[in-house]
Amino acid sequence: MADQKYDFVVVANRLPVDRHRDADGNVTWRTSPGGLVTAMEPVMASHDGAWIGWTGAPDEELEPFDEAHMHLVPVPLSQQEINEYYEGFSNSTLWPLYHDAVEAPEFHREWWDAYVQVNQRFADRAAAVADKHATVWVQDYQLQLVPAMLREQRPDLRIGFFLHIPFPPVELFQQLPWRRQICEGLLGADLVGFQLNGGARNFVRTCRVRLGLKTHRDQINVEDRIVEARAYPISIDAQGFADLAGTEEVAARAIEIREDLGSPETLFVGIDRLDYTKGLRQRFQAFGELFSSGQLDPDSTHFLQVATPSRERVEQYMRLRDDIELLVGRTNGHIGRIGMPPISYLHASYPRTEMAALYRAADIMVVTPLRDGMNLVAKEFIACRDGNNGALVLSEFAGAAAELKQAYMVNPHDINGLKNVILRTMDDDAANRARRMKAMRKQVFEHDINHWADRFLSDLAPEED
Ligand code: GDG
Repeated sequence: MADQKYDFVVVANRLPVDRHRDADGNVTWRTSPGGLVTAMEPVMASHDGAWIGWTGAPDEELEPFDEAHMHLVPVPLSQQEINEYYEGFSNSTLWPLYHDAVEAPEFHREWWDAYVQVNQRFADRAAAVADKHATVWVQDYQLQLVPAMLREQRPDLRIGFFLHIPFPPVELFQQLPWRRQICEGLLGADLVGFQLNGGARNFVRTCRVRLGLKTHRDQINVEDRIVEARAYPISIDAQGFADLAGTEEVAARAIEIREDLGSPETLFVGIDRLDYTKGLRQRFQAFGELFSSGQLDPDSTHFLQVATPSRERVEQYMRLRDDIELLVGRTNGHIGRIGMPPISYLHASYPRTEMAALYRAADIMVVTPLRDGMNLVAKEFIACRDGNNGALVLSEFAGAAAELKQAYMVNPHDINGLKNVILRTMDDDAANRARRMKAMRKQVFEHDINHWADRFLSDLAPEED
């Protein structure tokens, strides 16, 4: 199987499966939940494609294997590479830098060396499994050097790249000591996709200003090639979510959740990875003040936050968790009564059915990132609201704000503004909310994940002679 070649190859940091071990110690793999996997499944099946990625465990050499109709090609990472390439350069340098430096990015030369080394390994693996003239689609910020490394070995390939997070303005990006190498890495692709037009423009401008390349609109001249940089706003399997939310099991669970919370008149819900880009400090600050001042009545209102554990070995994430837990504890300690804390905070991750039940149970979904490439939670909530009821409070700094214009928009840095919008959303009349929700549902259902993948792949496909 190691010699098998594929005409469609996805390259991502992680494989789309998670390992499960039963009581007898037998290992099975299950597809990991997530938009990318759902989007790619039909594409992979129709192209008989391969997916190259890391299994998530250190120091593990596995042969390629088949799972969920996909050919999976594992790439090993040592513990040191996980520390330096993944937690270091990817998550402590690039992640904060690309999110407006809301936390200070760290620059370490040994992290960069590990990033180069691991990107080369992914590129080598892709070069080995891609058939002649195959299409290779590289995903996200962990693998920005792969397109050029791959083209070097395999100029016959069609290479696409999609960045799931924002691409920052040149004024910020130029802090990166390896800015030229990153741009040159991306320019190995034929098509570089971004969530928003702004990201695509930032990249084109960086190539012009910092690399001195000739550009015209969304095109960049690289020697004898033209690289295109365009926006492809990612989305969700809207119908899949709607179907799940419409099941009796989920409907019953949504009712149960509300009852367990004391049947509040208004239930606010937030669901995020516990990440400093998600604006959780600001959100808890706003709710804390609203409950403390009595503007939100704890007898009739409740705020439920699910914070999914994430990157727990990275220092800023440990600090964030402490800060959030302090804020929650302070508000609940101050305002709560026995059996009635105004805020429920769950540091846990749940199956998709529970997520759908939470989206259904919410009256108002609160999504307040300081910067976010897209934010799928906002779209998933909308897909689950078939009664056109429910409202979305959405940060202007989420990519989703460009499409979900009828959300109640907030600037999460402005705590008073955030508090006002929370109150205004709660008081808005049902007809207004329904009109807004209807328009947003139309947008999400017409621009689902298949639309995203089809658009990208048809733009990437070589032109017919
Ligand atoms: C990056 C970009 C961009 C969360 N908790 C659980 C769970 N989730 C699922 C959600 C949603 C996904 O994880 C989170 O996606 P987001 O888009 O909200 O945020 P990031 O993780 O930061 O994603 C982002 C995205 O890539 C795609 O391009 O939109 O801007 O930062 O699907 O439902 N799923 C389950 N249990 C949980 O506890 N099953």
